Amino acid sequence: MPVRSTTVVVSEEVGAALACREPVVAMETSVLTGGTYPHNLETALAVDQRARDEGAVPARVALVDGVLRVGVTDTELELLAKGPAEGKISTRDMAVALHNGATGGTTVSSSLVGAVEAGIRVFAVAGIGGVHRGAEVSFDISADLTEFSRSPVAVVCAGAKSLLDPALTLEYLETAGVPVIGYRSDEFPGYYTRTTGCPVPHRLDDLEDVVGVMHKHWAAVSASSVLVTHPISEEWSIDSDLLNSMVASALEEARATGASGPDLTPFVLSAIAQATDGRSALVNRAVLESTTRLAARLAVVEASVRSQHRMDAKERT
Ligand code: PSU
Ligand code: MN
Repeated sequence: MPVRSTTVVVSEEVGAALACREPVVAMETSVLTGGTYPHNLETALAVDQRARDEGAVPARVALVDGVLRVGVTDTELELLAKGPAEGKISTRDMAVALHNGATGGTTVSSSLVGAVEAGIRVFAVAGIGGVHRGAEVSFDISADLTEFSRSPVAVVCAGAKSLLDPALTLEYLETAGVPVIGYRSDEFPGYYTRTTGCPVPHRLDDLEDVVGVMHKHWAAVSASSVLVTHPISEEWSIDSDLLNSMVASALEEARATGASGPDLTPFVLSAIAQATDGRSALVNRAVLESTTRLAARLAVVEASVRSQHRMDAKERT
C-alpha cells in the first residue's frame, strides 16, 4: 500500500470519470493562489470549461486542510482563489504542509504527485518550471523537473516559464530521459512567446501518434513524464526580443531587491504584468486555455486507444 494514498482524496466527479476510464486532465493550482481575486477564479473556471468542452473532466490538484485533493469543488476553488492560502506548495514543502493541515496551491511538482496517485495520465499547464537562467551559479532548478523524471503523465505545456533558460531546461530533460514532443511545431516554445531558438527533439502532428509514444514510453522505457509542447497562438505571442528584455530587467530588479528561489517567478511575472500594462495576464489565460484544450483532446484520444486495447485483448482470449 503506497504511503501517499492515505493523504490523497479524489473528488466524486473525478473518481467517477476514472472508474469509467473516461478522459481526465489534471492541473496545478499555484497559478490560482498566486493570482489576484477575482481574475484568478474567473480564469480557472474558464480553463476548466475548456477541458469540459473537449469532453474531459478537469481535476485541479490542491491542498485543502492538509489533504491532497485531486478535483476540488467550486466552493474550494473560490476559497483557494480568495486566500489566505499558501501560494506555492512544491514537493519540498508538501509533507510539512500536510502535517500542518495547510490549505494552498500546489505547483506542477506536487500536483503531479496527486495526479499519479489518482491514476491520471494527462496534465495541462501553461509554463513548466525548469532550469533558471544563471543556474550554473544559483543552482535554481525547479522540482518540476525531478518530478517529471518519476511521474508517468503526459504534460501538455507552452514551454518553460519565460524567465527560465530553455536550452538548459532541454538539456536537463534529456538527462532525465523525458521525451519532449513538439505538437505540430519544431521549436521549444517560451510560454509567452512562440520562439526560443531551441529545436524540440521530436515532432508529431497527430494525437494518435502522441498517445502511441506515451504508451510505448511507459511500457518499454521508463515511468517518466512525456512533455508535449503546444506554442501560444500567433495572436497572443509576445515578440521574443521584447520579452527577453523585459525578463532581463525584471531579473536585474529581483537581484537588487533580493527576490530569489520560489519568490522569483511571482516577482518576474508581476514585473512583466506591469511592463505590458496587464496584457500578460490575458496572455497567461490564453495560453492556459489553449494547453488545456489540447490536453483534453489528448486525454480523449488516450482513453479511446486504451478502450480499443481492452477490446482487442478480450477478443484474443
Ligand atoms: N507558471 C506561472 N506561474 C507560476 C508557475 C508556473 O505562470 O507560478 C508555477 C508552477 O506551479 C510551477 C512552479 O510548477 O511555478 C515552479 O516554480 P519554481 O521555479 O520555483 O520551481
Ligand atoms: Mn526554484
